[in-house]
Amino acid sequence: MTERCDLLITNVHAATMDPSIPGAYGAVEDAAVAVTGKKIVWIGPRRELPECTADLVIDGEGQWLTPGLIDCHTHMVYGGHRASEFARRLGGESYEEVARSGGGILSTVRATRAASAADLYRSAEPRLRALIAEGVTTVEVKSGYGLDLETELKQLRVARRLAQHHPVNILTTCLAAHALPPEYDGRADEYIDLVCEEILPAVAKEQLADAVDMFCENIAFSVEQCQKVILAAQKLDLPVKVHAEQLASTGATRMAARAGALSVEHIEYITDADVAAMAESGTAAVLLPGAFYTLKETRVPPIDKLRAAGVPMAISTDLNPGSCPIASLRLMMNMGCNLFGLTPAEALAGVTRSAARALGICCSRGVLRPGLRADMALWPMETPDQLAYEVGALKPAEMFFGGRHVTAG
Ligand code: DI6
Ligand code: FE
Repeated sequence: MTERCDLLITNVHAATMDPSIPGAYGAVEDAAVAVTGKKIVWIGPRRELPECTADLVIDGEGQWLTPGLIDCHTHMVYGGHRASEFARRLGGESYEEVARSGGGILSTVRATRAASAADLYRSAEPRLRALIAEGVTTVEVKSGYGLDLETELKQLRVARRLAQHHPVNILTTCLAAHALPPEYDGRADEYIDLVCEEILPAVAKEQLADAVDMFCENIAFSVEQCQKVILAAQKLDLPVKVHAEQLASTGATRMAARAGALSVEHIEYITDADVAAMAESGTAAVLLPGAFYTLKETRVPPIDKLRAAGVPMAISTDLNPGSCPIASLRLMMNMGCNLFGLTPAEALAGVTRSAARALGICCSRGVLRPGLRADMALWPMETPDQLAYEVGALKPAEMFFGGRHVTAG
């Protein structure tokens, strides 16, 4: 490291989440971190810090520094809300019944098509701010409430614009294959052709998506249809993610793993063969306990098997107006432990290192290590176990975004 740096943080404990450092959190107690430009240039025990000067020195007062949190699966840009469906589901109707009667995703499609880009921006901003206020520095945002070219582009542009005005990295994912739009009723294959031949190429041309996702489920698209979307994405050099096996076992996970997908998401109904396929292809699991909770699901993803197979397990909000209108990644960490049986350290890995894996950005984010982006949060806590345990009051004392000291929230 050079003897001059831009930012030096001393007197902190670092939960680096670096798997090469022993212990659940890759912890370095009484640490120092040096940052130059947007990157970490040195991290280690304070007593080993080389002689150096810094433009800004921050005394961490014995608090814990973690990587900035990563919410790797959201649908947070949408029009309207679905409070009335919440009431219907409380009255006994299922998510699938509501969807099949024209509600569900399609009701949000109507509201999103009708909304202006400015409306979408205004309604998404408080959701994004809520995430940032609890330590999030990277968010993935999916389209999928447009289901036509114009509205898919509108959603993705709004997501990109949100990133320009907030201290957060936003990765965008085109989820045009989310549901069948009403104008294609009975013509799902034709809609898939539209997605592959028009929507994805146009999105790629404007560089509006970092990845492509699809909803492979009995109430959405078949494995064969999703296979076509994957091929179209690969032709455009875009990585793939798949909403798979949330409601039933379909074979979507194996298909995704075979195609080298970055991640499969939900996966409550995966089988042993699916877990083996994920381990072989390096496909990450994205666990969405907030959707499980909201839909009162009872089938838990096979955490023990994923753990035993060494599959990276990310946790995310799934923030969306139907199955998880909850803008709290910290609550998801808590649910990941209480509902799915993760350990607190796995929960933190799920919103840092493993979430970076699920987004294909683990070479730049998700761990505190020299060479990676200095996206970090400093927490007033005695042990990182508190992050999964406490909900509501524990907020970052300081946040750093690309080396810049920013205010949380
Ligand atoms: N799975 C989900 O959890 C969201 N989309 C999807 O494919 C839910 C979307 C919604 O209900 O609006
Ligand atoms: Fe989702």
